Amino acid sequence: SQKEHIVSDEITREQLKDEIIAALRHSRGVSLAEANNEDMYVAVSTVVRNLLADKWIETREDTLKGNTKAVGYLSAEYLLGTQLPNAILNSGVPQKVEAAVKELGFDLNAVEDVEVEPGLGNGGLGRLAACFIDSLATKAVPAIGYGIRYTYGIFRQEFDKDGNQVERPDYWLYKGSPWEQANYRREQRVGMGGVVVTTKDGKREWKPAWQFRAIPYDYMVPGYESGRVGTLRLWSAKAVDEFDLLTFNRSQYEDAVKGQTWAESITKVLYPEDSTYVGKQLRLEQQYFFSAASLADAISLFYPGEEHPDMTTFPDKITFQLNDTHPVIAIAELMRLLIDKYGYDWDTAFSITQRTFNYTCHTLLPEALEVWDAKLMGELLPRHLEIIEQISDWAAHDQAKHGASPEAIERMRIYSNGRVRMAYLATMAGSHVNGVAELHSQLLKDITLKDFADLYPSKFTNVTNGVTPRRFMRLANPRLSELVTKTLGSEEWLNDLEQLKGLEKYADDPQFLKKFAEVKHQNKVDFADWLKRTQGVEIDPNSMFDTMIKRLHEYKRQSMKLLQVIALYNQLKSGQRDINTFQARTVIFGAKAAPGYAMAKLTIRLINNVARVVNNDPALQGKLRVVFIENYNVTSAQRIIPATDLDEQISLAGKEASGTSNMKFAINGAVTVGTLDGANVEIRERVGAENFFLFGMKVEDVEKLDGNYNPRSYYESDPDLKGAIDAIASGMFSYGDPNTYKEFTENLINKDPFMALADFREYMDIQDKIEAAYQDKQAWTRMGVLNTANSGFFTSDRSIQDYLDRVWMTGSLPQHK
Ligand code: 26Y
Repeated sequence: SQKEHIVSDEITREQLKDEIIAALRHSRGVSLAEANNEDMYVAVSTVVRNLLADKWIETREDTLKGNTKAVGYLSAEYLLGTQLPNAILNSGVPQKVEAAVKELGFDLNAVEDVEVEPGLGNGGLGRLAACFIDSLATKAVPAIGYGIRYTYGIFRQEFDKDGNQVERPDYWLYKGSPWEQANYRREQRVGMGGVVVTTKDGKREWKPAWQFRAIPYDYMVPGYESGRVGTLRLWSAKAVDEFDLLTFNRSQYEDAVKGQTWAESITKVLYPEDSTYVGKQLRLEQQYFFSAASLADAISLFYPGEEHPDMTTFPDKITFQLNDTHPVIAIAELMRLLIDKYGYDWDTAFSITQRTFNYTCHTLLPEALEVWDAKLMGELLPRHLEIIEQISDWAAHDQAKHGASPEAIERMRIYSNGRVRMAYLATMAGSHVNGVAELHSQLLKDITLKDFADLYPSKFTNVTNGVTPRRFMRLANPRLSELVTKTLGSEEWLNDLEQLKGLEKYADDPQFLKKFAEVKHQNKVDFADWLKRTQGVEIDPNSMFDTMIKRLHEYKRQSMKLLQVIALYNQLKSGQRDINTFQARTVIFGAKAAPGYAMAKLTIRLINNVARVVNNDPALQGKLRVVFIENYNVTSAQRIIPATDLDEQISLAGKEASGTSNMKFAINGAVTVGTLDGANVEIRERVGAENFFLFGMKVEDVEKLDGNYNPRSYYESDPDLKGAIDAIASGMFSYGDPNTYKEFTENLINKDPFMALADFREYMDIQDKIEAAYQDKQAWTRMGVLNTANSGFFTSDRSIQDYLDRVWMTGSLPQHK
């Protein structure tokens, strides 16, 4: 037949149709006539994967040739979003695929809707990792993303009849995934538990009590227009023996499968906590499991078949980026391999290790820094604890050599008082430490890691986060993408986002503004339709869409937004604000709360009940609506962001390390109301202060207030604030029960750890300015245009370039088209 080997770019529409029909028959066992959307989803995915296969293999070969140092991105989370639309976009022949599917009688959107997104992450950190591997492939950087293939991803959120969050297991693999490939050729063994013994020749040797199989599942990471396809390698745990034969022969089947069940529990579920560290043994097992498997994989990739590899060249072959502290145990694992397995002396081993690792910190909250109980670690990883103890001593020595005081050395201890501080370990045993936005990196140096920064200033750097414009502009917002492409005359902006700057000169062109506004309006109509279809909620596309989407956390201050909504409601009800001149608003929330975070869950309940009361009050004539998107995830983010007018980034200054949705909103032409926190600072600098609604305390103001903060005084002196809190306390949102939200209101009045009450008045006032600004539609659209035009900096392609220049000191492969 003619289709022995089809090169993707040359494939015709007719050939694609044949391939899809063949995939339906071969991998689904159905004819075209029998096929439903689900069959079609698998068939199209299979064909698109096939189109990418040659580039994938070639990229891997070029990566292993070793002429360009590779990047190993170690991350416990990848919040990927759906794969098919992105794979089609990067297949080289997106129009042909679209046409082929259509001509076979299917609606591609409906086919794409079948896909369940792999929710293998919690929030920003996991989504950042997904954006980074996209940019690595697009920039043709030889790279492997390493992580965990959780059987259950982040829970599916439902709301019960009282508005409470209910967590349902996310069995995303229920119907399998056409995107993954188990790669048994590269399986590894990982040990845990046991003891350390001294051998005859005086060496330390770890005798693990158990072994696990680590099975890699490989995902293609297609680059945009780079001709390159990178690899995401996610590890899954399996028992070494499928079952214990001896036990089985005694017909004790349950005992026989116990070991298997236990082994597989390691990668069974993603921990849904973010920002609050919980020292669970299983979490350490997960961390070690994927770190050890990834290191072993990299060594066997770069030194195939070598029993005594020259590991002094390892840091020239691959550099490992530690995505927060979760994979930091890899440092001790590499030391163990170098010393115990390959026989290097401590100094050589440490020098190799230090040159191999770099660490990114994503937080400023002390409660998010991982500190392991040494006893727990010693039971699970006895040899690693020994090594960490040695590194800790070495570090103290080195710090003294650099002139640190005994007190400072004490504060910097990696291992003391039975605790192991992973951020300190990463800082001392790697080359670079970076924060994720200018302000955050500065605060790391001034506060969180101050002692270290004072001693080793050149270690510290900043890499401001970024987001992939392919997913968050081209796929999420095809209308705006088309307008941009038409206006700029080419699609080059998609991998050179600074070209958006070319839109600036149209900011005063009424024709362009009209088109830009029309795009936004159509996106709002689409979103309203989607909301109606999926949640049965009706909203008015002519109202202002005011959006706050992010994990539910007190520091992010969803509660402050809610107080503002309630205050508005009170004013409209009392007539203090005229309903006839009021700018209609739809306030959109999307947020998951960690299942064990009581205050966050109570806030979710309250949002739902404020929505219930406000939306059902006829006095408001539908002019104020509150909607809470159930199960907010990457897929829904892609629908909400392009439809948003006003983006809420209102964390307490000094708490949000960066934020990344703020970047997605700016690129998509929403205007931000925000504090001077995280990347908001840089967004405002670039889009211009006049196109950004700034309010609230600065970091210095927060520091000044800290220690003698009295939230009650704000409550007592501001009638709007008091009215809002009293409304909650009165039972207005709990069918008259004054107790339901007692902890919420009491916490705000008496503690308010993130100072929402202190910023409330300024927040109310800026919202009035926003309302006034929105009245002038053309001026508002102009602000949106200037946000889009000036946010090119926030592409993750630029972040990756910064990592290449400042941290990894490596480059790209030739781009193969
Ligand atoms: C240790 C465990 C409890 C833990 C698990 C997940 C701790 C933290 C996390 C996740 C943190 C996270 O998502 N941080 C966010 O990283 C983004 C990407 O850098 C930042 O934009 C965002 O400000 C930060 O909160």
